[in-house]
Amino acid sequence: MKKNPAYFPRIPRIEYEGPGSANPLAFRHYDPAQVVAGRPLADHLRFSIAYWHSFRGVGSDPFGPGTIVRPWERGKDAVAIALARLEAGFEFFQKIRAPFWCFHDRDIAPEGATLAASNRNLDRIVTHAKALQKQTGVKLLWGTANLFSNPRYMCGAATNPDAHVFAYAAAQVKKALEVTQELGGENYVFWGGREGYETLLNTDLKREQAHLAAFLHMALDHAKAIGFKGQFLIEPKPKEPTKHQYDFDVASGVAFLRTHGLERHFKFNLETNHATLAGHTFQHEIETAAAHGMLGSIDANSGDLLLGWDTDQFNTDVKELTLAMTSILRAGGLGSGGFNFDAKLRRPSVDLEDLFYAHIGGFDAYALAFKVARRILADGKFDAFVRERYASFDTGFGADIERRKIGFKQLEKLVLGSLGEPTPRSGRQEYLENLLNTYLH
Ligand code: XUL
Ligand code: CO
Repeated sequence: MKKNPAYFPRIPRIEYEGPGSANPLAFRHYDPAQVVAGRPLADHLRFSIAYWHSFRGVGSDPFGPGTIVRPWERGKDAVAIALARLEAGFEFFQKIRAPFWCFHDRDIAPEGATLAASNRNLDRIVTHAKALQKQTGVKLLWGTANLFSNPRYMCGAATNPDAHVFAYAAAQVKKALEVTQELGGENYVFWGGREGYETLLNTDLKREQAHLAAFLHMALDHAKAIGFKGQFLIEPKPKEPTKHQYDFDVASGVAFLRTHGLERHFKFNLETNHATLAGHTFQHEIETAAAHGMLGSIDANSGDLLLGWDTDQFNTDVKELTLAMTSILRAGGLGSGGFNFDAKLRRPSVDLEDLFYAHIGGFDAYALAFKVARRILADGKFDAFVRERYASFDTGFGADIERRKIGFKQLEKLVLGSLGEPTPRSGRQEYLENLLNTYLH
């Protein structure tokens, strides 16, 4: 292989040029070096590239094959191609100024005829990835295992009715955890792509959920055994590819984790398009995770509300992201998490430039939302409004309700006595929506 070939020769490192710039290959809002509250913006936002979309996605859909042909995808030796692809990946991470990347085991290295062969392939790629990480300073936000593409997982991995498949998945995750640790991964993600069902006619739902819990306990045991300190994250999604995925949304994920004694060890990796597929807003999922102290990381993308599947688009909706950011910042940020662009190019976006435009748009929208959200929180108008709205619970019988120092009998006495009928108070939704727009325009 050539040493450091330029896989994107026509594209320079993307620089910040400010909101007035007309250069489509420049940032208008994301200045990685800009110091905000004592830290560079890059450290606040912790942007990450999703290897599976940006370096394995070819634009295929159920109606047609791939459209995207990359120049480095040439040759017969799958491992040699994987190594060249990895170099292209790291050139991209650097040029787009992403401090992190994320991968599934099978994205980075080809699956072999046996698990041992797959592990050997993975080891060769990981050795090179480690060297590239060292050379470039790009770090691993999280690793994960692909437990959904291979036909062996057609009826699930940890929830497969065949214990043999469970065992295979366990062996695969064992290796994926070890590899994530080897690369200094700060988190490890479990997305249960096929951990659900197609029909209840052939499914023991309770048993499958117990198996999933056993699997996650085993993963925790192994992480402990090898000294992996990264945060474990569950990524909820309601459906697709299954008709029903067990970790449907944050609320069902919390119930599952609590039921099986896993809640202290997991947080959530929230994906915008998964939230909307579950019938929630992105902000709803963030607030729910934050309410349980389980906000972990973000898979940054968006869906198309006119379509019923996971379109994984780059998100340029600053209003949606501002609302999300206010909730994330109020919750104290993402800790070891970050914003991973789990988003893919549209099928006709076949040029290398498109990969840059897509990420520039996503980074800029998030950076702008971050700045607007900080202004909103600094002004404190929404927080003051909400505080005031609940003020009746701060003192008197309201405070007694929150402290559970009062019961129905005493409350009845109060209402029958001096309290009488409550006075209606406006929720002021339209006023607040207008107030939000003053920050956006
Ligand atoms: C699928 C999805 C996955 C996970 C990692 O919808 O989001 O790529 O992020 O397995
Ligand atoms: Co995702």
